[in-house]
Amino acid sequence: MKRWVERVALMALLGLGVQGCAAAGGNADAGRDAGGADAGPGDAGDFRDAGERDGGGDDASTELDAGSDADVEPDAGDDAGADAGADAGTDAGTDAGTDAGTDAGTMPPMITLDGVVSDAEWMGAAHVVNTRITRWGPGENELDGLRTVVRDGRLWIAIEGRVEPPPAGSMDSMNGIVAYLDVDLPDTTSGTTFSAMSDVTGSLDRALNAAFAPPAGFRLHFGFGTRAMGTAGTPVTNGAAFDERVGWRHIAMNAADFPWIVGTEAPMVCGVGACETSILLTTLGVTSGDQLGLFVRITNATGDAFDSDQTLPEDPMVVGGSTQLVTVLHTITIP
Ligand SMILES: [Ca+2]
Ligand SMILES: [Ca+2]
Ligand SMILES: [Ca+2]
Repeated sequence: MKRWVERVALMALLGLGVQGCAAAGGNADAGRDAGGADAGPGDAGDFRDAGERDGGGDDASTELDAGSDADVEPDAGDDAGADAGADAGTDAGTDAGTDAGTDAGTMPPMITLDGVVSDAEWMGAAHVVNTRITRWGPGENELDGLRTVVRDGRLWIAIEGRVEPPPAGSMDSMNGIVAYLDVDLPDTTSGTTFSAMSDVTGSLDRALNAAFAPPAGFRLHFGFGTRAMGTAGTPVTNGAAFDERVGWRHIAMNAADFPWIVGTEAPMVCGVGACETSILLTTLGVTSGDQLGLFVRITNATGDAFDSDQTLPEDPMVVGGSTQLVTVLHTITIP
């Protein structure tokens, strides 16, 4: 098992929950892990991996159970009340996801969110790569490519790369792929800063809560990523529910307890060597002409390791293997 060999001193994270946010929409569908109430200044320096996983897992399991129940009760027509309601909710979610995928076909080729990326599938997308060979070795922790395209009312993103498999007995990798989005460059009046984040509860949340040092004009609105990769034929995904290891977090809405964005609104699918995701432009709160800034990193479970040496876009300021300083953003302009 490989572990991060370098750790920076724990930062005294301030519990300054930033409420202001330019991004509208998505609020109603945003979820929140039950353990979030614990997040705060007093807990900021206390790293409890196992506890975080258990706390958020309960929440995710509840959502998954609801979907599963509906799926195994096709005779909803015979049942009034609760069963019918559950089915309705599931159908709505499934339809939304299917429609989004189908609509993409109006501008071929169609992107299929399955955790497998090809040039043909992502033809026409912006594409940047990281040429720095990961110091971890093949198949471990690496970032290779980033692809983005806006169409059909959604921002589509592919991250080619991976984190190492979870240690025995865990569903979470030691590390996580973390990505951060500013939805209104160059404005700095909305969004939050990395030092203002204080959510330490939840698998991906804890990793996202990392003290990266972005360019001066960057403010955080959304974070997304994963704490686990899939295996062949079995991707890791937030699907129509919540999985605390993977997906989108509306950080600017509550930097102390990141609201989770439901998988039907922002599905994310991680395969063996790539993650694919899309999110509604209305959830991002962006319209034509808006410019977005994005960067991707790898950190550890507690978001305090910056020595992966892997960056997207590739950053020339990886000094001594540290990726904490961010000098290059991938920019996206909404057509
Ligand atoms: Ca795909
Ligand atoms: Ca901004
Ligand atoms: Ca959380």
